[in-house]
Amino acid sequence: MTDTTTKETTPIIVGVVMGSNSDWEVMSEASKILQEFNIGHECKVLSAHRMPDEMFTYAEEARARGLVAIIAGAGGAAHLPGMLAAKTIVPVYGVPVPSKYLRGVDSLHSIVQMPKGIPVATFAIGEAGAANAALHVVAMLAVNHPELANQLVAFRATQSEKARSMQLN
Ligand code: RP5
Repeated sequence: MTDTTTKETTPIIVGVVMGSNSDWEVMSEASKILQEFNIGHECKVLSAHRMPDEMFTYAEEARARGLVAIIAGAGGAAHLPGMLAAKTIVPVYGVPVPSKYLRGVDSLHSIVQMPKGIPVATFAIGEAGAANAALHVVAMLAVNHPELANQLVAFRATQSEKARSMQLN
């Protein structure tokens, strides 16, 4: 999973990071969306508690490396998104990963209750949150990239069409 990218020629502009490889099942949903929109990204384990020095280095180098967004997922005492946000002005999108005992409510509360002044845009618990974080990054990039905007409009239209054709048996 480490250093997963879209295409080698596509510049990496989004970081998808997570506290453990056990988060990958959820966080891969973000990567799938970024791949679908051909947005260069990397996927890495970056644990706030188990790799604090690497986490700070990643945040400190993010801007200079050209990252425009960091999607960070973690479960339980989910400090990764908030601590990244504390160390960089690159926008951080937090994804609460479901946890074993509290089912991700702990993760959600850990990520969403940031102190005033250090924002983390926090998404839903689990796969929907991971996918939506990536879609939000796409939407932000689409503001200045008309082709991406058209692709996003088409993505929405496909979803609508699927919903319209749903059958109840
Ligand atoms: C968090 O602890 C990770 O983000 C993960 O959601 C959770 C459990 O990690 P493992 O014990 O599965 O490595 O740091």
